[in-house]
Amino acid sequence: MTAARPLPAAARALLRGDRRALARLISQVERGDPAVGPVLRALHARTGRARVIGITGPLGVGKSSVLNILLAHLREKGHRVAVVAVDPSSPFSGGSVLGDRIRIERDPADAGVFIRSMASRGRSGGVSAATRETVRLLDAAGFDVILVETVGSGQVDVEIRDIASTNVVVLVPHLGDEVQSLKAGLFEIADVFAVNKSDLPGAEAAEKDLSELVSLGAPRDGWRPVVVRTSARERTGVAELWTAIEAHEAFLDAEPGRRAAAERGRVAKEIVGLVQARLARETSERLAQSEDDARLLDDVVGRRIDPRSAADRIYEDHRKPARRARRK
Ligand SMILES: Nc1nc2c(ncn2[C@@H]2O[C@H](COP(=O)(O)OP(=O)(O)OP(=O)(O)O)[C@@H](O)[C@H]2O)c(=O)[nH]1
Ligand SMILES: [Mg+2]
Repeated sequence: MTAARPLPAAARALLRGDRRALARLISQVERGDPAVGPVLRALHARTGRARVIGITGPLGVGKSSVLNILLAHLREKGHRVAVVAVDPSSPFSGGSVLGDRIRIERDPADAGVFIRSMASRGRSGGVSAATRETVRLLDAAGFDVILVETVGSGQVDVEIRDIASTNVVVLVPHLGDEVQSLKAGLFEIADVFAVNKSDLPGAEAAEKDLSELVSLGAPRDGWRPVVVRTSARERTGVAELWTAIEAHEAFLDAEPGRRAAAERGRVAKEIVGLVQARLARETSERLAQSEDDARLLDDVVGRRIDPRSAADRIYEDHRKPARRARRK
């Protein structure tokens, strides 16, 4: 298929371990630069080795802090670790690093760590498309654990399920009413719960409550979430957290086809998203550029046709030239 094609220069640089090439490619992904397409295509066969771990949860529960101690733990164990922080508060991409919001304690010369933050706003197709492609680049670059932090506040936390193979939901002992409404959604996501800030009072009770809730629920795809207690402040619980994550990863590999089935589901969503984004872009362009389509807008405004029928017409029109081109 594509095997005979030589690797693009940027892909070769990434595989050589060139960090600037990697950073540049991620920026291209963020901008939606089509030039990155051939690179992603060429690298796809070299991905799939990394463990992608999502870390999500409500605002301020200590996700970044937990990530920080996990990163240190994984470096000690010899893993090469990449961090992607999806920052919903920043409309700007590329410039900011995770270090702006939390100090990551690391040696800047350590080639075994790569940290990148991404804005979740301002890209069509949402955060997941850019994050997925970034994760693939990091995977191809040889990082064997990729930690992805997102804030669990609706849209983004659902999308993380479509990116990571294991998802950690971070909670704190007293979240009050907020967590009740969050919980249902977070239960859908969590493979592992980390009750963080366990140096604060109430952590033991919170862990017990959560464990009970988990034991009452039906396992999702055969897995029952594991609950661990962490304190990023006191640096405790991190070994248990990693053990729980590894247990879920081992579960995925315990039965042939289980990991592939999960990935298949994620890939299906990804492809639907990519087709959607492309159709949306092309439709917007047509409405802005084609006189016929502009007239259709006037017809809707003039009540001569309804929006659904107009959409049907554009959709059908849209398919025709493509079909003709393929037949040639
Ligand atoms: N007592 C205590 N405080 C903690 C712990 N972990 C984090 N914190 C504090 O909680 C605050 C938020 O920590 P972050 O790690 O930034 O939390 P976050 O969930 O990443 O925050 P957002 O990304 O803004 O949603 C900081 O002031 C941390 O010092 C912990 O284990 N114990
Ligand atoms: Mg954070």
